[in-house]
Amino acid sequence: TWSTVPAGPPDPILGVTEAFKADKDPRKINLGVGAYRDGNGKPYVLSSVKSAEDLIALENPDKEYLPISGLPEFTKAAAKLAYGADSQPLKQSAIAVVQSISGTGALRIGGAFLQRFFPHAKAIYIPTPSWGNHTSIFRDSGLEVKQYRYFDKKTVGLDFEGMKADLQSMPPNSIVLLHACAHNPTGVDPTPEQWVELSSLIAEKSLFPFFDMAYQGFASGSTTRDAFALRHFVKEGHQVALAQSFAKNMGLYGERVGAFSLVAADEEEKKRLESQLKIVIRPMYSNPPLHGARIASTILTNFELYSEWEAEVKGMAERIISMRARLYDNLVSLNTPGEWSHIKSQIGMFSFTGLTTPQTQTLAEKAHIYMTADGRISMAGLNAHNIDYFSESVSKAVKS
Ligand code: PLP
Ligand code: TYF
Repeated sequence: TWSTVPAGPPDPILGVTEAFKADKDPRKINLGVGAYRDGNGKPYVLSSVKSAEDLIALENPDKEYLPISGLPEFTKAAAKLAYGADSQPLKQSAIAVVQSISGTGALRIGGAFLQRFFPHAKAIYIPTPSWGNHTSIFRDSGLEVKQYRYFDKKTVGLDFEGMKADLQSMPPNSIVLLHACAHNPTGVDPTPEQWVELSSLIAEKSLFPFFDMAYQGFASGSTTRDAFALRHFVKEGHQVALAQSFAKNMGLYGERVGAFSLVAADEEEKKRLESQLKIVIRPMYSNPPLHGARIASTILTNFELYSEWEAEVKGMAERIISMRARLYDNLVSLNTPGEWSHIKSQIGMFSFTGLTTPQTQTLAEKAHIYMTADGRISMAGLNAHNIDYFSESVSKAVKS
């Protein structure tokens, strides 16, 4: 029956972990997948998460199905975190929100909804480069996926002129996917001033902004600052779509906690949108998982846990920033050819090092250091124990 089904390629990101696991060298380092590691290279369960789980256990809650749209306390709190308590559409009860299977699921609900109801254009534009899964998610949602210029290899920064030119030439009603903060894989974000310009241009050209916010709090250490772009667009009247993930900022990777939302014109429109989002979700998985949403809503609605969580997010962001500084200093003091200041200026979980695919292969073979073939490293995989070995190995690979 299946003789014509060809073997597919491994996932370009998760495949890196496979190669890492197979390597038995004690010096090995995995900088592939974007998952936070503590100063000892270990997965980190936030203490705010542990406290929330303790509180939940005390209540001894049942395990009944959630509604199709998820845990109401959670979706309410998630929207408040993203849009801000003083958001006009939030206050007017004009934001449709549903719980999702983390950020991936939120993007997929959005893709399916837009494919069904966004009447004009069926194309979604994603930045070049973007998170690899974006192409697959939107293609499998039945949308045509196109690209806009984003990263400038020469400056290792934002190609702002190229991006604006591409937005200018998109057909009206095209969907534009924007990374809300901490762009994956490049770590390069527009400045607040550039976001303001982008918001005006996107309005002028009648484009539809779809924000992917997988790293709120991780970029700057402040959930408010990281929501600047989203909140500015909403303030300017854009009726955005938003995919939120709590995988990184709460360390809830495997719990699959996220939300998808749409800003509606008013409460009546919101109700119509929510009814259709439920119709999108029901045949996919009926209703979302419970435990992670309970954890997130407990943290977001409890004053003490919220403060503790904010401090922990900041702590994760700061550890990453300190590793950036140390990596930069090491590469410079080892006289590594090239300009490395982008390591310090890039934002969020990743650094787009500029290492070439052959150099990444050399690093895997000779130094047992694993990263994606595009030269992206997860900064969280670096720590005081391995950063010198990593810097020396990179320096050698660049010189050879
Ligand atoms: N969007 C971006 C840009 C990401 O980097 C990620 C995770 O790496 C996600 C979405 C979604 O991840 P998850 O489904 O684990 O929330
Ligand atoms: O490192 C990245 O860019 C992501 C991480 O189910 C990831 O691909 C891994 C597994 C998953 C979602 C995201």
